[in-house]
Amino acid sequence: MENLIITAAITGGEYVSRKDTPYVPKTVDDIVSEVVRSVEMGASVVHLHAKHPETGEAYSGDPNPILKEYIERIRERVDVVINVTTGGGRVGNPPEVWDRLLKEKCHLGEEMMSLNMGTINRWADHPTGDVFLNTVPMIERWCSYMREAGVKPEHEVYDTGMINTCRQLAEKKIVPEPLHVQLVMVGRTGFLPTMKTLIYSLDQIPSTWTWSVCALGRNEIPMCTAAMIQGGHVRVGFEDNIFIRRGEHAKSNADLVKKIANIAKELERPIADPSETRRILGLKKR
Ligand code: KMH
Ligand code: ZN
Repeated sequence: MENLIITAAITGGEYVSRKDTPYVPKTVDDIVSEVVRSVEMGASVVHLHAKHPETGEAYSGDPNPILKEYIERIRERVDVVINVTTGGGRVGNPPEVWDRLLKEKCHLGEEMMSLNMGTINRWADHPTGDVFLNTVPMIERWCSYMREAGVKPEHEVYDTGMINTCRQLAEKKIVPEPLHVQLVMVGRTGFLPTMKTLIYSLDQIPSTWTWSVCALGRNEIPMCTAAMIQGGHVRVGFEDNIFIRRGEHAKSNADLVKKIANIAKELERPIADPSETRRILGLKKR
């Protein structure tokens, strides 16, 4: 079993803001210091969305200048693998604009980008409506932009059909193997966050690929623990969960990283540092 890669989804993403918890970062300074604290606790990857520095909501304009600033400021402080979302920049824009912004986004200095592997009904309210649109042609095109830029996709799968879509990308040689898959166990409109779902899904992921799990709310820590036991990697953080235990807000993403790192220690699964993470995932250091 490889050492454990812990990703911290730092910013609250598209759904979590100060309306939900006073501890979610808002300004660039907040985000950089949350990254540094999370790395100190064992995170070797950080997943980032652009947030409005004054409101703390998901940024509705072009996210790229904000993400670029995060990346430059993080690189000045700490060594960590940076993974940016392909989401964002959609509110009020047509798909041609998403495409242009995404192509530009591949060149901000990150090593990875998350990419939803299909269209899915939203599991929570969102300003772009009920559907998260990611067609196969979009996915194929966006993977080719990443490949040209030397960025590795993190394939976000919300059901087993999306694992098949990953296999097709590999078969068509659009993405070089081994792929890295994230099982996003959102419940509601996607995978149920259960052990049976996880085991069934793992049967469909080629054994040479790497994989990770994230789950929402109180399912985060149990499903990440299940992933760890099965040899996978984990993602925690405010984008997925704001509670450290029932009814008590986590005060930092670092608290959630520390909690999962402690479980890993108890299970005697060593934690990967950023350079080992790059080796495991086949990334080029930026
Ligand atoms: N918010 C997560 C449930 C992405 O940003 O590309 C899924 C996610 C996808 O992180
Ligand atoms: Zn995200």
